[in-house]
Amino acid sequence: MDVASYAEACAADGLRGDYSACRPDFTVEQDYGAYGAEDHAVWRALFERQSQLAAEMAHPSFLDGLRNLNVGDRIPDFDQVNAELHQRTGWTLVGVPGLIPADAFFKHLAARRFPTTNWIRSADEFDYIVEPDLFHDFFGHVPLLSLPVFADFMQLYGATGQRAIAAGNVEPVTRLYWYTAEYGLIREAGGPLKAYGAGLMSSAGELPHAVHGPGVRRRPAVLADIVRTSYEIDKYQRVYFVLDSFEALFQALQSDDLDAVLSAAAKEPAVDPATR
Ligand code: HBI
Ligand code: FE
Repeated sequence: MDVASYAEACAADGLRGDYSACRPDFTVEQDYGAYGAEDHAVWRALFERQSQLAAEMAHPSFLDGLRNLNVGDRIPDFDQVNAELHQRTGWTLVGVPGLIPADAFFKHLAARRFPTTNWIRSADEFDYIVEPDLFHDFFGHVPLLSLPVFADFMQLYGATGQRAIAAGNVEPVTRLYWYTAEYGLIREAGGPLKAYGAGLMSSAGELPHAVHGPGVRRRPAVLADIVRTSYEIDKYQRVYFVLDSFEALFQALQSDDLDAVLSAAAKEPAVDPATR
C-alpha cells in the first residue's frame, strides 16, 4: 500500500500519527527536538513504574538488554541507541508515525530494522492506550533486540511474514507475533515463570496478571496451537503461551513444515483463546 492511501485510511480509523511526512517505506525522522517537557515526564514516570515491575517479572535477558540501552530519565534518542544496538546485534531503530501496513512492517524486520513509533502518549492516557506508542515500542520491544537469539528470531519472523502474505497466511503468522513478541511468557528448566512479550512489559496491569494471576490460562508454546488461536487487542489475554527457551522459538520458525502449518491454520476457523 502506498503512503498516501494508508495515511487516509489511518485518519479514517482515528489513528493519530502524522503520516504526511512518511517516506515510501513508512519511516519518519524521530524529530527529537519536538518532544516537550510533558513528553519526557510521561516517559520518565512510565519508565520508573515498569522498570520496578520488570525487575521482578521480566526474563533476565530483558533486564540485561534494558540496562545496556542506558536510557531512563528522558525519551531515548534513536540515533544514540542505534550506535549501541547495531554493534550488539545488527539491529537499527527506525522512526514510524504509528502502525504501518503489514508488508512494510515485515520488510523492516527482515532487514533488522525495528519500526518505533515517534510519539508518546499523553499524561491522561498513562495507564492504557490502544495504539502502540513510543513507550510500548521502545520499552517493550527494544531490550530483547540486544539478545542475539531473539534478534535472529525477529529477523526470521519478518521474512516468514513476507512469505505468509504471498501465501495468504497472514492471520496465522500475526497470531504468532501476538502470543510471543507481544504477550509471551517463558519458563526455563526449573526456573520461575517470567514475562518477555512487549505488550506485557509495557503494561502495569497485565504484567502481574499474566505472571501471578490466579486462574490465568497458561499453555505450552506449541507453534501449531498458537497460530490457530485468535486474539483480542483491547482486553487482557484469555490465554498465554509459555516458552521453554528463546532457542525453541527461533527453531520453530526454522522447521521444515512451517509453511504447511501456517497454511493449514489459515484454512481452519480460529480457536477461541478462552477454550485453550
Ligand atoms: N506496525 N508500527 C507497527 N507496529 C506493529 O507492531 C505492527 C505494525 N503493522 C502491522 C503489524 N504490527 C501486524 O501485522 C503484526 O502483527 C505483524
Ligand atoms: Fe508491539
